[in-house]
Amino acid sequence: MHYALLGDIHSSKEDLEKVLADILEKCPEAVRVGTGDLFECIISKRDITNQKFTKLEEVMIIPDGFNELLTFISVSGNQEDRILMITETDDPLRGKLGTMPETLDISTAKIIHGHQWIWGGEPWALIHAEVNESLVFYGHSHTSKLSRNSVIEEIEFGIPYDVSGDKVLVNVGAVVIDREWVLYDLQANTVTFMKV
Ligand SMILES: [Mn+2]
Repeated sequence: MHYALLGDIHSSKEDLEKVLADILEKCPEAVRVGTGDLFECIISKRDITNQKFTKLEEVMIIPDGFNELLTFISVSGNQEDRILMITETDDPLRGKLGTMPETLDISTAKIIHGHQWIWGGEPWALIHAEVNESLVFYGHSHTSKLSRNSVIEEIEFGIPYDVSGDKVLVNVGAVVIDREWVLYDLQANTVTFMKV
């Protein structure tokens, strides 16, 4: 069994189409799972007030035909959290965003967007991840990355890496601009970082 992890799409329909086509070509049977930030919220964090928007179009980018591509389950990201926080409407899309879980368990792995963890520094990066389990897939920083017990390992695209062991974290990179995703092979217990 295979999983295709993808996220940080940020409403980029063109990049998502390219990544979905790549998944279909490389591993058509892979179950696709999202790591959050499927949408782009156009209201920045510092511009948030108590005002509630009643139209989703005022706070987020929704390209024509984009929602139809989102046929896979996904955890929520900070973009979805913000969209929910600043809107008040019975638009079914808002309802759908509200059902996206914060974490997901797939077979032998956990999925979380990662904005819940501690980030910072220069360059901005993950400082501390509150996780006890292994393997964990996340996103948020738009950087494909593999770490084992907090030690970052060099990765190359297209090469399978063993993910057995303690505290293995896999950042699946971003669909937007970078067109990156990760193939998780359950039987071989490997992940392969992909870039279109
Ligand atoms: Mn994010």
